[in-house]
Amino acid sequence: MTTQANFFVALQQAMPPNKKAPAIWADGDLTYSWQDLEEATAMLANLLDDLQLPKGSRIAVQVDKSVEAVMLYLATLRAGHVFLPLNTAYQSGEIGYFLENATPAVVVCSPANFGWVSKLAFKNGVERVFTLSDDRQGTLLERAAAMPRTHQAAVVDADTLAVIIYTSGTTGRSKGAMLSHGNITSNAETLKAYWDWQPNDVLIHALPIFHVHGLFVAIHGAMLNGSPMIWMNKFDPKRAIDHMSKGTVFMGVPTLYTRMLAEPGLTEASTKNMRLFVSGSAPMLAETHADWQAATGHAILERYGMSETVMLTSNPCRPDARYNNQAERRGGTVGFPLPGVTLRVVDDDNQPLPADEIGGIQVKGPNVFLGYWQMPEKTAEEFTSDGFFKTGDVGQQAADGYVSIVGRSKDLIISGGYNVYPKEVEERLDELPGVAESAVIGIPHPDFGEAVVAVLVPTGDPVSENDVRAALADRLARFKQPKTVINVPTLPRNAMGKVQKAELRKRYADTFTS
Ligand code: MLC
Ligand code: AMP
Repeated sequence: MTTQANFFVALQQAMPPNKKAPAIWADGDLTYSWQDLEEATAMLANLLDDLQLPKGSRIAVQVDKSVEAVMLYLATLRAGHVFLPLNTAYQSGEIGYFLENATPAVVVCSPANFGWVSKLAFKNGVERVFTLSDDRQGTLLERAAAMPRTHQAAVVDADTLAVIIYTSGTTGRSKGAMLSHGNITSNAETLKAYWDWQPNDVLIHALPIFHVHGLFVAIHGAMLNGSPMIWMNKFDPKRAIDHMSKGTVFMGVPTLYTRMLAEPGLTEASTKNMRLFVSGSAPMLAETHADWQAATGHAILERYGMSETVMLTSNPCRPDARYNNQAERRGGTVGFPLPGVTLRVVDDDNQPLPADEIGGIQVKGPNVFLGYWQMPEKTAEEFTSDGFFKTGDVGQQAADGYVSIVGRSKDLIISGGYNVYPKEVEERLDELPGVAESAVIGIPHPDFGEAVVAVLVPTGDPVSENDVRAALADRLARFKQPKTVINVPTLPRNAMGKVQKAELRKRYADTFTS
């Protein structure tokens, strides 16, 4: 017999006894109670049941951030289907691939995009396309309104697929990382204990909800603790600081912190109600960590994770008994492997290295994903023979346990917390008339941490940012497009003919900072 391992049930059991209490304070002065969450997720889950979809159907969702979008996520888990969130910046060229690859049974998009999304969906055999806006409009809620307000959660086991998150591939197209109910439950429970969630905690939710940071780490953290959220459909530094008089926990990528640091309203007084600031998804400069502490008196807790593994390491929230009771949140590091996570730093032969030596980071644990959707060979390549997942990050672990990320073996740019794979952008650029070849690199950027720069060899007249923008409009999300295009007569190559990206990064290092 299957033991019920549906993560939705864990969240349901964590709801406070007073169901009338606020669960989410949303934009526009709307308050949702726990009862509202319970009933709305039941109605949406009943709608999914009513569609009589095969077990484990993918529900692909590309909608603007809203509380109802969270309800749809929770309802998908509740009904035992698989949630597939898609970045709202993705264009038709990208969405077409995801729909073809994931073969969802249902697609939910914003009413404004219904025309092109439904066309792509129907072309890919999707039978049902609903709409959902960020102000509670659309056919999804219209259909759900007639559904019963109670629902018995589907019984699933820990290995049942819960969510697919697409991560771009270094070679070829994006890969769908498959996360199970067991993966997300174990990580959420670990973080609840490790970050010392308190009965009076209130989370300020400012991140997008199509990636693991905003969707899992933030929402699961609050809900598994029965804590309410102050909800921001879009991050705004000034409003986020205003919310700190009522909130206690904030989670962000480094760009959110640097933008708030530029606000005169960020002070010890305006943050005195806050208990915890968490940063991750991209490296935080030690300088930003220090500036934040100087401005607010709070040491940001930096942690490290991935779509494939959810959270892997974290600086301590309070003294960590496993590491000599250290409590320091050390800037420039990502802290200790989380309880239950085994982390090793290895050489090129997968042999563990001594403390302080730099090598590839590999991990194992109940949080590590099931594999890439319908890519068994890719999955096999990313695991060692003894079952460790190769993160593609390069780092070191100090003798006292602190892990630092010093680089990446994967060719990846992280811009404002979004991943951009140079290869994908180069392929699109090379298709353009007027471009002979291109090299895409990440250059330090004061706002986004790293920004995408294209160095290209034109066949004739120079190619401008505007040319690229116009040509790639429906093929590539804006955040992946180059912020600057540099025309050169030739690309530097080594003796093997490989483009020397390190040389290019050095040459153009000051593009945004000088
Ligand atoms: C927006 N733009 C970006 C960008 N975000 N360009 C580069 N990098 C980004 N991250 C561009 C838009 O294309 C647009 O360009 C212009 O900026 C304004 O768009 P916007 O939507 O108004 O931007 P803004 O709201 O200011 O967004 C910035 C941001 C956002 C930092 C708030 O990028 C963001 O929310 N980032 C967080 C990403 C995240 O949650 N990552 C977690 C991944 S999970 P133009 O030219 O059209 O004007 C993960 C695992 C882990 O990594 O460990 O957590
Ligand atoms: P994603 O594929 O979007 O899940 O991005 C995961 C990648 O983000 C990791 O492999 C790291 O390269 C990077 N990352 C996440 N957190 C951190 C951090 N705190 N410091 C440095 N890099 C990070």
